[in-house]
Amino acid sequence: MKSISKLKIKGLATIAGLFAVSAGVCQTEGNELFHFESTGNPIITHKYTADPAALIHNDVFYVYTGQDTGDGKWYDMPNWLVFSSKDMKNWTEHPMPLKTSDFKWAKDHSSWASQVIERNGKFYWYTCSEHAIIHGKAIGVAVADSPTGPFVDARGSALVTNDMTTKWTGISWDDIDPSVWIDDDGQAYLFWGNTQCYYAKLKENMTELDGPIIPVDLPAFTEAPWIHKKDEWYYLSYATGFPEKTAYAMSKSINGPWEYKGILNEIAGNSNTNHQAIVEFRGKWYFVYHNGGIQTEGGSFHRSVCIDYLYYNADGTLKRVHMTSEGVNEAAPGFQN
Ligand code: FUB
Repeated sequence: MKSISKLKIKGLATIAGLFAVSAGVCQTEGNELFHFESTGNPIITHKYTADPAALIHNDVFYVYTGQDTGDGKWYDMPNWLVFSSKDMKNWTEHPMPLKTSDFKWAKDHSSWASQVIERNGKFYWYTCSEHAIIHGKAIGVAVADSPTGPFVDARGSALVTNDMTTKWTGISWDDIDPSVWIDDDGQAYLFWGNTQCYYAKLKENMTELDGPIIPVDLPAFTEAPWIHKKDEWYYLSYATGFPEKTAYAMSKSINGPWEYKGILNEIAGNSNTNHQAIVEFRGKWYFVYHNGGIQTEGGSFHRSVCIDYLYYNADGTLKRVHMTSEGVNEAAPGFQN
């Protein structure tokens, strides 16, 4: 764990922050901000964080995660978290923005992977959890006026439930890992899946599907789809195999067809899952993921978010990610707080 002396702690967060480092509990359950400095990977070491999604808004880099708690034997994830940075070195953890229990239809402690996107000044957080009534996992959406919340359930019901996809898979956990994309013409799309990748259009209100669910043909798809675009290319990265690596495919259209391009990231240390987000920030591309790298109790159910650079080849294909201990620790030149 990162030493307490490296943490910048303000005001009332001091006592709670010290407690959090030693006990691994949430120190931001109140309204305090928690400031810390990242010196490499994992970037967050005062609690376990998993399934990162990234959002750039008003020149700020936001990372949204689930929180791994419990004894490290299974996914015990009561809530989601949000962190922000202007320089990729100094980070702020904001008050806890969303919990599984904020979705009345969801079973508690099932805050699986998610993504936040902005539309018309509102922030939509697509999440997945175990449904309390309809058998299986389900996708929900919460909404807020700010990227740091507070978020509330935007529908009062799940957006996607397991019964909507049983014709493609017999498993009850295929409706997980939502990823959202708003295309250049304003049409929004929801991608998700486990074993089978799916996508569907979203209505302008971002809280309803706007058409059929369509399977996406990808080799060895496990889970964790993420869409990004550079120049004329769309990229669909995803977790493949198990333990998971990250693979990717490219297309000239958000509707595919997707051409498989190979492995993007190898197995991330000490974690059988590998969940990525890819964003551009101030002219550089970042690969955000998790590993099980915190000693001594890190692992597949005690994960930690890391960030490394992503580079492109001249033909638009992606160079394999080089996972590092140093990370993107470069606040000095080029960055202004
Ligand atoms: O964190 C729970 C699940 O593990 C996520 O939904 C998957 O992407 C995998 O990381």
